Parts: sequence; C-alpha cells; structure tokens
Amino acid sequence: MNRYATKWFAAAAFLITVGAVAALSHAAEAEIGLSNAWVRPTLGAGRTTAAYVTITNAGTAADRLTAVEAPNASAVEVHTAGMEDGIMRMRKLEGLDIPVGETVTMAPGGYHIMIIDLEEPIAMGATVPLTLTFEAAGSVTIEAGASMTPPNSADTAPESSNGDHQNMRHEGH
Ligand SMILES: [Cu+2]
Repeated sequence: MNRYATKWFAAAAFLITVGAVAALSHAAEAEIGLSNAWVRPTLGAGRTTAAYVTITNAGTAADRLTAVEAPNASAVEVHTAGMEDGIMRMRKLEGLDIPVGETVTMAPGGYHIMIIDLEEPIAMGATVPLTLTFEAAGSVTIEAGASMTPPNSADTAPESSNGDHQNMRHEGH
C-alpha cells in the first residue's frame, strides 16, 4: 500500500467511525411531529376553552407530553375525557405518553388541552401559539387556528355532536 492509499484509508476509517457514532447517538430518539392544531373560540363570557393537536412519534424511542403553554392563560392542562355514569367527565393528566411509531389524536370527547382563565377571549379565526413540552423531544410550538371544527375536516359535524366543553363537568376546577 502506498502512502497516498494509507492516508485515504485512514480518512475513510475516520469518517466511518464518525458515522457510526452519529448513528449510535440517534439510535433511540423520539421524533415528534405536530399537526392539525385547533382551538375552540371562547363563547360569551367564558374564558376557558379547549385545544386539540395531533402528535406523531416517528422516532425510535417513546416520548411523553408533560406540559403545554398558551399565552394569556392562568393555567394550561392536558385532560382526558370520557363517559362515567352517563356523564361526560374530564380528568387532568400528569402526562400523555406518545409511543414509538404512534399518532395520538386529540379530539372532543377524548384527549385535549384545557386552556384555563384566559385574560382575553379567543375569537373565531384567531391564531393561538401552543408550546408543547416533551420529556425527550423538548419544546415544540404549533399555531392553532380558532374554529368550531377540526382543520381539514371534510365532514363538518354539527356542533352539537362535538362534545361541548363548556357543558362538561370538571374535576378540580
Ligand atoms: Cu378539559
């Protein structure tokens, strides 16, 4: 092997090592994608509303949504909703698991983001930035449009079938 070839091999070996280390550091990583964010406008004098985001984990490690922030709110919580004894009830979650390769879709009557005690109302068509914090992926911000129905929903369900938040019972507040 001549000198030139030796150098070339050393460089190649170095690059392969760098590549392997990079691959290793990415071996188990959550890859969080947010889409279809929307928030219900506040109604009347109400200053508490719900927002919904679709969360996809395209990575190779599980992740967990641990906090959400929205401007002008005194608190933002992740809730689950479901029927209990014939009544739609909501419960605060400490976190929402986003398993590997899965998509968690928030929707009326299920997981949602509760935006509590807003200083300002949210009008139809307004845009609200939501910052979601994940254990592994960190903070990701998405703009949520204010609407009574999910974005890109061809089947515009009547409002009454959407599980009206303002009428839901809350535990804790
Ligand atoms: Cu709620």
